[in-house]
Amino acid sequence: MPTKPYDIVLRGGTVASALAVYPADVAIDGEIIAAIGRNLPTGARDIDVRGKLVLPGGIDSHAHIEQVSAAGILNADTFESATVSAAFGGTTTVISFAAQHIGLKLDEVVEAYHKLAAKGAVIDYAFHMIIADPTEATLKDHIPKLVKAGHATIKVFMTYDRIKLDDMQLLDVLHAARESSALVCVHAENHAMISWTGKRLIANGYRAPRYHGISHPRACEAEAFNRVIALAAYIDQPIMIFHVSSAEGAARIRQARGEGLKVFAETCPQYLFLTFEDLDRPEFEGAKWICSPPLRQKSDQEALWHALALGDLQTVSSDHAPYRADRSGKFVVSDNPNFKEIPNGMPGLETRLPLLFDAMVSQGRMSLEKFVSLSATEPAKIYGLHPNKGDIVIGGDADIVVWDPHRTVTIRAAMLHDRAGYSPYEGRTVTGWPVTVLSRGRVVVDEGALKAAPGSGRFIARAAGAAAVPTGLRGPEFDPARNFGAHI
Ligand code: DUC
Ligand code: ZN
Ligand code: ZN
Repeated sequence: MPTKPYDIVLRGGTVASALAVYPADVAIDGEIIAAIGRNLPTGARDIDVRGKLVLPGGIDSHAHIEQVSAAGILNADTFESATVSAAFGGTTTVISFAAQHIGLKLDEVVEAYHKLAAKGAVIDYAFHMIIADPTEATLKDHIPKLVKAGHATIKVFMTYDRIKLDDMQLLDVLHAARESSALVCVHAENHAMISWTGKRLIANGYRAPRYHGISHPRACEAEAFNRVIALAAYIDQPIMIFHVSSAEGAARIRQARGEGLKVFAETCPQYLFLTFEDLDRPEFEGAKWICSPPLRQKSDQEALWHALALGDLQTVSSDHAPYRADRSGKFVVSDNPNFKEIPNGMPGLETRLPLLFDAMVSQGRMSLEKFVSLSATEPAKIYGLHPNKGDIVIGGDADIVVWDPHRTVTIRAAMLHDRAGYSPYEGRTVTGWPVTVLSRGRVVVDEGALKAAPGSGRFIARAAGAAAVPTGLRGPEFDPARNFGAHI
């Protein structure tokens, strides 16, 4: 009795997960991985992937898409252009932001980003909710409701004039997240040190992009990490520290984790592959390399690689924040801006995986399993997407990248699909490139051609995973046996 053939069989490749690398065919039925094995029967469509790696689609858990920035400007990508760019780079799920600004109702903000994404996205997506206005309604009404609706992560800023939270507000958000079982992600830099240094630099005539890095002193990262770790430990709320850039920052995270605190952390390719010298270019060219936290030293890169190897940092996301080098973006204030007037951020959705694969696997810094872990499996686990995403497992979503480990490509902005108009990695040559990308069984990209329509990506509702579960060890001040029975 003949059975219906699998819809697609990826035949003869090498499957890699975070745990193992092994030869196997992968069969897909509809949106789901149906079988993994040797010599699977012929599919309705058989794709020859001999000599290629079959990897879980990348998960980019930190990308700013069609978002209004702290300074009120829109970044260069739409959900369509950003997710097309992500897909060409081997990423099949993005977590971008629903960004509340002061005075906005969080539920309306989330609804607005839903509409934008539903219209444009070609791959699956979710949102971190940025809380800039932790009012009673935000904390007591919207956060519980929205977490239940599948937005299990919150982001807060400790710097940027218009969106930063003070320590009282941070405690409020940490507490609200604990009550609703959400994970809190943090942009942690000391705001006063940045503002004070920036003001003095500009007053003394140091206006060029290169001074951006100086205006974010190294100590402002470790100080803010220290503070938010202490606040989160007091509340007993797990946190994720975004874009770790410095050796001191990584050390502070290692210490916290060593103390048993639930502190997770990411870094980004820009902190692994670029340095502060990239800001030091003639005229305003350095503006393209302005991001926060800023690019640091070679020695910080080594410290971050070490922290990745040790597991202190668990993910590498792009922090894609594209601004064109024109009056719509980097030069929105004037043609002759001081470094404080230049929007922060750089593009990176499409180059994240090729850069990482080249450094980790092609150049032999770390294993293929670790590459899969950092780029897909760990973000899936931390953000409540696993096992449907971030792995190659029977029953999981067929989000798969067929990767040519031998293809050598020189990165040029002209071949990328975002709208930034430049790449911080222009001219860099990498070995290893995605050739076919599938999202829930649909071929989205094949040999340089886009195959999916805008709006074909889907919102993925997430409940917080194990990462967001408190340790149960709150500050003793919360313990009725030790606080004279008080309820805080
Ligand atoms: N810094 C941020 O905080 N967000 C977007 C990009 C950047 O450089
Ligand atoms: Zn940030
Ligand atoms: Zn960011």
